[in-house]
Amino acid sequence: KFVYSRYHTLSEIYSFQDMLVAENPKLVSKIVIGPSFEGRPLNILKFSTGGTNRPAIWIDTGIHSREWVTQASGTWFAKKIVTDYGRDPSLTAILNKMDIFLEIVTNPDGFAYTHSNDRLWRKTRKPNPGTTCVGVDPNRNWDAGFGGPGSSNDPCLQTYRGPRANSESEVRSIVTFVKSHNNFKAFISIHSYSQLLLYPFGFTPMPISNRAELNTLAQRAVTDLASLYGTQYRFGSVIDTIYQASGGSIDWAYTQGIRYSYTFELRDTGRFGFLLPADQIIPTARETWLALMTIMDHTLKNP
Ligand code: 0X9
Ligand code: ZN
Repeated sequence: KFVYSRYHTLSEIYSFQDMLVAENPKLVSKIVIGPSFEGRPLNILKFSTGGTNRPAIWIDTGIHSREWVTQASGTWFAKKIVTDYGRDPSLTAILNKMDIFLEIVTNPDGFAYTHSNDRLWRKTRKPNPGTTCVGVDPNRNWDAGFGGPGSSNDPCLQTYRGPRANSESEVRSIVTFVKSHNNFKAFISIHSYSQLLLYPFGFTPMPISNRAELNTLAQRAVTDLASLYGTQYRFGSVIDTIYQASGGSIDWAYTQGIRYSYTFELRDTGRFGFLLPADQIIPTARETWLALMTIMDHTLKNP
């Protein structure tokens, strides 16, 4: 059986996904949206109680491979959804009207590399011509202010944007899937660390049209998150709260008309950073789930 209080390898998470589908075939299915650069499957879990092309919520974890508490929290969220459906009235109401799509290992090549070679690998694993430096930052590769400030054209840097928008299969596969689905209402991308809840934009100081709504919702979400263990989050737009960053996923999602777009930065604030001790996985996932439920519930009620 799967131990949520430990970090797992890629093959263990792949097995977990297949097990969850096998045990809950009426609620969960697996969709392979593409291959990674190195040929690994890009798996998403679809949680659905029926219908066709229902309004949907996107959640991704692990697009930056070293942010291990995010993939670990993603597995916990998956289990939480199958446990709570039919028991928790709020989640049940959400799943009776909407589908949830969860990509737990959004950068599998990078994740495998954090286990085999370099625990702090962030980027994809695609070689870059003319240099020995490998990989593209998959959160600078989206077609939203691509190439702008807060992204680098130097393949040796951690924020290398890649040769063009969507050059990375890991990004392009999501773009193709989300566009063809065409009914996503929320897009939530989960990173670590810093304890932040952020909304667009990162590439421009221009305020989004529903800024007041997303700000108030973020305030509520971080209050709910803190209610469990007192973990304090700051919130605001990416550019106002952390730094200017161009080519990020939530900026792209927002420009596609997905009006509830957020990035989380999970625990901690730097004591352990990316090397968050495994005994914090379940508390981190549990508190984050409260904030996710707040956002998903608002999305359900404000179609
Ligand atoms: O810089 C990033 O990509 C994220 N921080 S991290 O330390 N996890 O790398 C922040 C992402 C902010 N969102 C957008 N730029 N859209
Ligand atoms: Zn990140």
